[in-house]
Amino acid sequence: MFVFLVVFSLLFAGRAVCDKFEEDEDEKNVAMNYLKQYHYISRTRSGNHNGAKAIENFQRFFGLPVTGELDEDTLYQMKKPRCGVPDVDVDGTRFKRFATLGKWQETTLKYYLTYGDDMSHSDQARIIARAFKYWSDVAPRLNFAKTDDRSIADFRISFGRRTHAGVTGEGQCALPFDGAGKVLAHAYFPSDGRIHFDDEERYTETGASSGWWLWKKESHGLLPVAVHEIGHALGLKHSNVKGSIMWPTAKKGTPTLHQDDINGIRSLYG
Ligand SMILES: [Ca+2]
Ligand SMILES: [Ca+2]
Ligand SMILES: [Zn+2]
Ligand SMILES: [Zn+2]
Repeated sequence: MFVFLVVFSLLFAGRAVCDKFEEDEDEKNVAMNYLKQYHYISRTRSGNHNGAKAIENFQRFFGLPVTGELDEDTLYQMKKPRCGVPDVDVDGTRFKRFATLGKWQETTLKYYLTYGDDMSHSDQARIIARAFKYWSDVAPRLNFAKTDDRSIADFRISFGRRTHAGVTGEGQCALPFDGAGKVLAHAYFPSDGRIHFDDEERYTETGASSGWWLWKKESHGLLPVAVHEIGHALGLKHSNVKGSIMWPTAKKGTPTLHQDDINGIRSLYG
């Protein structure tokens, strides 16, 4: 009996170690894919391809202790729902505070909206108009108006799933969405004008969480996510200033622009 117990517990311990190893490997793969997706591991030959260095750059961007290891804080940060636009330049280098990429020459800009499946069209139109107003309030040269003619629109806003298209006639977007969670939306820098929301997310105006565990019901905030994505469409990149609207992970609640966002938009349209 004793021998049996020893053998049994050895077998059991062996299995547990093995499971733990596989789990760690899975987590490592997920983390490495994340680092590639957001350009911490470079897509160009000259950029960074060192995993530990990519982890360090990620930790620096998000203000975490810089260990170069996939510790708990780092993995936790990587699991948060976020914007699909990369954090760092294509060569894997990091930038400080607000950074910009392109701008519109015109400052009176029109947007065309195709709707998602979560709220009434009038609510969605109101929320998107409210999101644009955040930027024109602090950079008054900017003027935004909704148009029903997509052929004259500067911004084309749409909701889609997986290999989504944009508004009618645009064809497939090069960046597929990933189902509920993870990537919530992405947008293109000027003067492309495309802003895409993942419609497998459930959106409410400012987002909410209720219940817990299996009964947890979560919605993301269309308003804060739209303010962020419009920021990209106007030329702002991600900021590593925590509390800025251009911070990569999603926030719930009524957003407020940070001085960093205001400095960024005024550097382009002030
Ligand atoms: Ca998603
Ligand atoms: Ca939806
Ligand atoms: Zn973003
Ligand atoms: Zn897209």
